[in-house]
Amino acid sequence: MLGEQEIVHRFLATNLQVHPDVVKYLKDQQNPGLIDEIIAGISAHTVVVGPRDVPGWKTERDGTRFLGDPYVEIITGNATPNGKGVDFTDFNHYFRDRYSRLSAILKNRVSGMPIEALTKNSRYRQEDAAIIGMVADVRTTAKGHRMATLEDATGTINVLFNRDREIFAEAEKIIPDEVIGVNGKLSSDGTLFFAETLVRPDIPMSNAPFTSDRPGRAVLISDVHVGSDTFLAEAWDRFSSWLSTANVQYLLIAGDIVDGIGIYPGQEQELTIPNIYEQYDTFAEMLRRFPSHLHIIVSPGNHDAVRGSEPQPALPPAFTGKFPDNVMLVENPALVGLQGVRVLMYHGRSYDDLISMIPGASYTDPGAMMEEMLRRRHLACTYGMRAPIMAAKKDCLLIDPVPEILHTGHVHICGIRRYKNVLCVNSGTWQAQTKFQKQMNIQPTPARATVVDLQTLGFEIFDFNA
Ligand code: D5M
Ligand code: FE
Ligand code: ZN
Repeated sequence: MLGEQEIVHRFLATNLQVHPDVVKYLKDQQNPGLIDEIIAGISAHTVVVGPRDVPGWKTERDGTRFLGDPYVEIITGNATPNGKGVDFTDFNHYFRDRYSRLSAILKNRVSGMPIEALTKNSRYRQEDAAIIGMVADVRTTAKGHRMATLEDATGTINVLFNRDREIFAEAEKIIPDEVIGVNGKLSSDGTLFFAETLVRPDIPMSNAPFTSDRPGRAVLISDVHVGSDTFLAEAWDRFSSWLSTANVQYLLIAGDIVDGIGIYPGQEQELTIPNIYEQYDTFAEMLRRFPSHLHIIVSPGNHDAVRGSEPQPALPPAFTGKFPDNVMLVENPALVGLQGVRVLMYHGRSYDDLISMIPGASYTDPGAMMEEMLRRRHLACTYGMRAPIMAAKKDCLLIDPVPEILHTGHVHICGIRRYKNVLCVNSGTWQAQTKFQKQMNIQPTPARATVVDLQTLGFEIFDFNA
């Protein structure tokens, strides 16, 4: 029988302290090998072994018990630090990682064969076949069909989506760098693939979201834009007073914390706080007025003072020195567990790209764009447009695992949708319409807070504008 004392001593013997939750967990598990595994995997900087150092800890959420009260888990931690350059080979790794993970998801529903095997062997001509590829290029032909060049590790092939077929509407939404599966037939000369179906990685039909077994409520907001002359201070004060007595344990803020400096030409004329440090200090003051028991989770956006390319690192200490202790700084995107309920926070820079590429898309319906992200299992799949992406060994913008909640911002328009049991929330903004948005004809829906119940995944929108 592995007792508490023995567990503590085994860690102390290697100069490690251990969190009481981990001791409890290891005692329940009764698996001495797990202790060795934890010690072997621990980083050199670790002083206290916490839940995150325990392999398989997150499987706890599928069990009955959850340790700690309340319990916040930061599941992501992948963004390379600010300033790290991109190695040419990172592009290869990056897209290979994306292809292998998304094609693995697709393999359940498409029995794709390698493109080279399909095209080199004449026996597949005019036969039913399937492929899984990344979209290298997509265009409309002179006759109005849709043609996509699909690529896998072995080769490329042009795939034709006939405009008279039912799948054409979906084919019109194909965008560069997404990974899709197609069933169809190869032409008699082996150079063209006629698509009959189009399959996206998507969320499984059987997706059953996890819900907390005890009470918990989270407030979702984004795009505070502190320092801007259109920041709605009075509405924020009403929100702040409401929060002081509200029954909520978590506050999630999905980027554009401050308005920043030098983000667009002439911004200095629209700033009430022209100093970036003072913008964050003012935000720190605002957070200090909130109840100290609240767990506040902050991820950055394109107006914040970190590298713009995604994944963006968490806000660095130079700007957050005055933040209260109940704030956790996470990356963009970040996967956060609240009592086991997984929230994928993503600021949403890719909205600008999706809206420009997907027919019928508009800023007024962010729910539709979050659905498009989930169907592609990717937050920002097209490389080289407005959303800057940092290539790395791993594609951190993939949506895997499937979260219970997708929380975005950026468009400044509140919108909620449930897609295959994933609750999609765009939390709006705390900034009134700017000159730029007026030119773009974007009507923001400011000063709203979305509250999600972690036991039911039901939600309620509170409006602080009036
Ligand atoms: O984005 C605020 C709003 O402005 C949001 O609705 C997106 C829109 N926006 C931002 N940048 C662009 C570009 N380049 N083109 C079109 N629309 C854009 P924020 O990140 O707060 O400035
Ligand atoms: Fe914003
Ligand atoms: Zn933004």
